[in-house]
Amino acid sequence: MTSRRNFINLTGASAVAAAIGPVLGANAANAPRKPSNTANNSYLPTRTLNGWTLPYTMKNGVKEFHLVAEEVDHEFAPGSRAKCWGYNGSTPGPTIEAVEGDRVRILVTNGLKEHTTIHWHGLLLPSGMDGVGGLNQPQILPGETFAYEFTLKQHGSHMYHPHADEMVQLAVGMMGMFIIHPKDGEKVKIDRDYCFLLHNWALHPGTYRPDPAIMVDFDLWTFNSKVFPAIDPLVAQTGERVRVRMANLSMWNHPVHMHGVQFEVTGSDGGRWPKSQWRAETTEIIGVGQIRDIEFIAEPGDWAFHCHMAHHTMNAMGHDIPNPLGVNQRGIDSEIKEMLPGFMAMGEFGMGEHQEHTDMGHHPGPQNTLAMMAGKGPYGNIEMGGMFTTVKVRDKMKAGDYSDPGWYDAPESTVAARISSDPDFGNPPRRK
Ligand SMILES: [Cu+2]
Repeated sequence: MTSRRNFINLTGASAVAAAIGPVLGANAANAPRKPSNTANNSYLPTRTLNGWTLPYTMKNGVKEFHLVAEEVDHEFAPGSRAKCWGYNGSTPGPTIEAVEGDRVRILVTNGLKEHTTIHWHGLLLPSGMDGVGGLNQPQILPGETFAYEFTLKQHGSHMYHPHADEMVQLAVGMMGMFIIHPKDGEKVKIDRDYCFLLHNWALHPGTYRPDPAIMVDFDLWTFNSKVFPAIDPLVAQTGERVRVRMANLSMWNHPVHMHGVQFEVTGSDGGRWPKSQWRAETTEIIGVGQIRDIEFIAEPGDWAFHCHMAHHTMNAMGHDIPNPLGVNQRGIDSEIKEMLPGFMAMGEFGMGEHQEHTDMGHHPGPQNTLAMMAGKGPYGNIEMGGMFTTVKVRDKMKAGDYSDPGWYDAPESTVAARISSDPDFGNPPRRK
C-alpha cells in the first residue's frame, strides 16, 4: 500500500496543482507511471481528455469527494466561449475515480440559481442515493449541500449528471464521468486509459449562452465540451494497449470511427466484458445514455478518430439553404456578393475553400462563432471541426507522457503522392 501526495494536473488555461492528503492509487497523469493493474488497490489512472480528475480526502476509511454545481466560463476552441454550467469550474465536471469495494461520500453543493441533484448513472446503490429529484430525494436548493454515500459494488465506466430540470441542465454542460477500477486489477493490462463524454450544443452564431430548447439542430459537437482543433490528441507508444471510454449524454447517437486499427469493443457501464464477448470493429455507435469502452494496440502514425455523422465533424453552419450542387453559380455569386459581401458558392471549390477565406479574414462570420471546419495538418487544411481528433502513435513515448508529439514523420514512399496533373491521364475503365 502506498501513501503519496496527489498532484492533479489540470490542462488548459486554469492549470493548477492541487495537493491533498494520503490517497491510494491515484497519481499524476504526467508523473512517472507507478506499477498498476495489481490487486493492491492501485490502478492506472484514467486520462480525462482536455479535463481533470477530482482529488479526494480519506475520512475514516471513506473516500470523500466534493462537487460544486456552478456556472462556468467555457471555451469550446479559441474564438468561441459561452456561459455554461458544470462542476468545480469546468464542463464536463472532473472525473471521479475510485476502486470497486470503496466506500465513497460525495458532497454536492449547489452554486446555481435553481435547484439540482446528481444521478450516478449506472451505479448500483440504495434507491435513496440514486439522485432523481422528487423521487429519491428532495431537490438540492441553491446554496445547500447534500451528501451522497454508498459502497461501490461494480467496476466499469460510468457517468454523473443532474436529474433535476434535466433538459436545461444537461444542455448547458452538467455532466461528468465516474470510473470504477476493478478491485482485482485488470486481467489484460492497459497502458493508456482515456475517457470523454460526447455532447451537442446549440450555441447559435453570435450568442454566448447554449440554447436548451433545441432538439435536433445543434451547432457544436464535442468531446469533453471541446471541438476540433481544440481537442487533445490521444497519444501512445507503438505496441501499447490503449483503452478509450466514451459516454454519450447528447441528443444524438454517435458512430465513432477510428482509422488504422481494428479496435475491440471491450466494455461499458456493465464493466469490462469477458474476453469472449469482445468484438473487432472500426466504428462503434455510442447511443444516447450509453457508454462504450474500446481497446486497441497502438500502430505508428497519425490516425483520425471521429464521429462518422458528417455534420458532427463541423462547427456552426447554416442548415436552411437551397442545394446548389451542380449549379453554375458564377453569375449568381457576384450578384449575391453585392448584397452579402464575402458570400461564397458551395460545391464549386469544396467547402475547404471556406476555411482558406476565413483564414485570410475575407469573411470573418458572426462574433463568437467558429469556422465550420478548421485545423492545419502537415499537408494542408484538415477541413474538420466538432467531434474529430487524432490518435498519435510514436515508437518512442515516455510512459505517462501525454504531450502532443507533433506530426508523424512517415517513412519514405509510404505517403500518397501526385503522379500526374493531366485530367485525361491514364485509361480508367468506365461502366458501358
Ligand atoms: Cu456524431
